[in-house]
Amino acid sequence: MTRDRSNTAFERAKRVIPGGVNSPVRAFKGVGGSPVFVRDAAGARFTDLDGNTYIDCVMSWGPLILGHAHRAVVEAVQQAAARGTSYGAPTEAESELAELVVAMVPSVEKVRFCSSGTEATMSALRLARGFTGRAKVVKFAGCYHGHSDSFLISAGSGALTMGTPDSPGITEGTARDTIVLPYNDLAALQAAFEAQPESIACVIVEPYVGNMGLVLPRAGYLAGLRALCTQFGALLIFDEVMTGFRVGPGGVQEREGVLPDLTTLGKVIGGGLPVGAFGGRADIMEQLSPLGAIYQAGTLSGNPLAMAAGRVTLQALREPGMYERLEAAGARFTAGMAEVFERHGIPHQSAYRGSMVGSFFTAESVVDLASAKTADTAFYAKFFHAMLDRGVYLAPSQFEAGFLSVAHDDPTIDAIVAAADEAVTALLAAV
Ligand code: KE4
Repeated sequence: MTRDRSNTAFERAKRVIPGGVNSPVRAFKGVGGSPVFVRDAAGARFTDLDGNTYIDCVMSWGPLILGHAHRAVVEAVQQAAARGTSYGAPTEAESELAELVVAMVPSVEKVRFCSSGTEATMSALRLARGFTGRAKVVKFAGCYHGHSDSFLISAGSGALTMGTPDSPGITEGTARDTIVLPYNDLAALQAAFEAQPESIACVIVEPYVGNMGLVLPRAGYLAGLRALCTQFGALLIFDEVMTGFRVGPGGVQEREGVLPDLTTLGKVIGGGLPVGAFGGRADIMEQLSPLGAIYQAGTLSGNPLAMAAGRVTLQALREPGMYERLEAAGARFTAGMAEVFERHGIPHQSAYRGSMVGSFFTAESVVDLASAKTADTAFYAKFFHAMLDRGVYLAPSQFEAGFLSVAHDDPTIDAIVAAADEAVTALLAAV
């Protein structure tokens, strides 16, 4: 499998775009080699500039739960574009999508749209600070909430992959207001609250973490976060940018029965177009300008094309059987991969929730950043390339989750598992 055209395209990109990419994790730094440049995509697959086709297990990092170039999504975007691409004035398309979000996400009474997950979490943080009058935010090591200053401290995802979880350019003042604690450790949060009971505006968490790789909450952890935030008057923010509409129609909060005060959303909600959103209790959301004094804005917020893509995506997901199908895909994928790793004696921790999947190459149970870091990232890199050469595109980092779609039918998943068996066999033979 040659990727000469991708390599040439990468050299061209690097001349005018820093690192040749518009988001660092795309650059293959976590696995080595040069990134694949996409020519086009459909369903569960994309084709690169050299004509190689891959089964995609990243799906644009989560948005494409219906698969690439889903007909209804494409038609909705085309029809919206033909009527105009942006107005900077309100449209009913925004209310239609907002009504769907309010109907599907249990804790959301009102929602505001923006254009990325970063904007959503940045805005939710400002809203929490304005509502409580407090300054500090608690986040958890290895969780990633986008790249706004307050969150680039011990961050996951690309920041972790690149080895810059604490980015330069963040002022001491900002860093001072961010308290970083270990995930899955309620005692640490209790101690932080007791040390400064009046200072913490909010606790923001990925309720299922995707940005260390897939790391799940211990039993009672989310309920414990809820209880501590209520006890100390801080807002609980579920960052469901990745898990929203992914692990179930109502996200983790519905699946686990724990309601945050605010929820941030993105990815699936835009069906592949730029959308972020934040929502929650009406008494909090109504503090936002123009009703309240807390300012938040965006030229393309509620963009009609993005609203159309999101509406069609959520409507499709509400069809009977869709989440059962997605859960079955996650289960089949995870069982198949685990069987391969175990048959070949490869230590692994594999998990799924809905169509969000993840494996760590470590014998240790992964419950937080420290244990996630015990994973064999060198083996992951070799496995990534062995799978790429066999036509399967995994996340180009051990510290990311994988995403399947309704287009990943049983034969497609079985083909991924077969490629994994071949890949591991070849890797072990080469040792
Ligand atoms: P964006 O600004 O990238 O739309 O969303 C930021 C964000 C916020 N919260 C969570 C839980 C997220 O997963 C993300 C973004 N996720 C990464 C994937 N790990 C985006 C991929 C990238 O950075 O290129």
